[in-house]
Amino acid sequence: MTGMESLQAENVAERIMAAIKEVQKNMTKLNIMVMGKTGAGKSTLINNVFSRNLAQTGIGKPVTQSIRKYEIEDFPLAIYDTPGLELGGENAIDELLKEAKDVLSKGAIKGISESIHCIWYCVSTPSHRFEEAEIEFIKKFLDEANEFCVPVIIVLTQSYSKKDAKALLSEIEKENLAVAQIVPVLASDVDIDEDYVIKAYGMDTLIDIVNNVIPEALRDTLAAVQKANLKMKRRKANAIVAAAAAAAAATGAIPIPFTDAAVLVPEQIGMIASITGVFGIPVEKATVTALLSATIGTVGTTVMGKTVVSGLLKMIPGVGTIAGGVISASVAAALTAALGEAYIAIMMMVSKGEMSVSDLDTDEGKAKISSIFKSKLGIKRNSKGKPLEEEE
Ligand SMILES: Nc1nc2c(ncn2[C@@H]2O[C@H](COP(=O)(O)OP(=O)(O)OP(=O)(O)O)[C@@H](O)[C@H]2O)c(=O)[nH]1
Ligand SMILES: [Mg+2]
Repeated sequence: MTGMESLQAENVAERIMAAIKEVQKNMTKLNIMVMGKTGAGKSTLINNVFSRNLAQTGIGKPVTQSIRKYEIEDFPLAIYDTPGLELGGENAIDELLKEAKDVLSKGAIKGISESIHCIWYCVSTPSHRFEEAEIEFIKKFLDEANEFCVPVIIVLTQSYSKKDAKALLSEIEKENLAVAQIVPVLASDVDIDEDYVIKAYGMDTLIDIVNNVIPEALRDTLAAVQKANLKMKRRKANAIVAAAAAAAAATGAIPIPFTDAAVLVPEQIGMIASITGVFGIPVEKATVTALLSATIGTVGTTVMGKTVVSGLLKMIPGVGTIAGGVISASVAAALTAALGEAYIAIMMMVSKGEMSVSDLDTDEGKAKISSIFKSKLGIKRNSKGKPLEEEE
């Protein structure tokens, strides 16, 4: 980039960073209560479902005798956990029910950002039996949860034996409990020996179920804070790109010469910020600058915006020259869609651990981004930027 172009990219990167902060600030906090006996696998589940290690932040803040709240600054998630819970004796059970009711009712009074949105009740599959005392407890507990309209999901944890999980599931189903769903999960791999590993499963399904039972206003937060269901992230991100591309087409034509600053209209800035929010990956300004320079910044090599633009446009199917000094609506849509899709592809790679955020800022990282962007530009699209042949 030349001096002037890089200055503009800096400016745009700053606007994107501000938009990212705004997206994060506007996310309503998701509150999940995780219950179940000691050793059931609550902490293991929490740590493998969410993208930040909440347990590492220490022992959590006690909200009652047995309920603790775990949260991380600037991360829109709070987990209410019952570590070390034993369901021994009537007094202990009554006390716990009272405490749970306390937390549920206090939250309900304070409104959506403080109320409990979903409860995961964990039962360990290898324990095989659904004990009488636990059934009694769950029934009383469900009465309370239902009183406050909080959905409960029974999670069959440590379900490395799918056969055992199925048996336990049908045993629990016989109780006709007022729960949203019962779902078997293995939260982390089980190494049997050197060549036999039972792979973790079920957490993506759990997240889909949670998505269905929580209020609409919390769904973006759920997609952002979890790491177990990447398809959900990609679906949300694709919808953001489709909307931004359609908006770019509607806003119409972008004037040339378009340099970095001009091509990044507000729709595109908002799009990058929203996608970042969905993936919940902490990005730095350097990451954003790398994204800009590797896409719209480096395709053309000269100072003139015109050269940049015609270099870009040559890659879009069906586009020849620029008529009248403006880019048509469909070209604006195609550019927006290609930028968004390239960013999603990169965020997916980072989420899968194939790449780290700091890699993006390297020459190799930029080359990768650039090649993805160019391949996305080559896709045939309709006038709203939607690929004619939907990719998987
Ligand atoms: N491999 C594997 N081990 C698990 C899984 N879930 C739990 N464990 C193991 O079971 C033990 C208990 O799990 P925790 O997650 O600590 O259980 P907890 O419900 O948080 O227990 P408390 O905090 O005492 O209430 C640990 O040694 C875990 O490593 C799982 O999905 N896979
Ligand atoms: Mg624990």
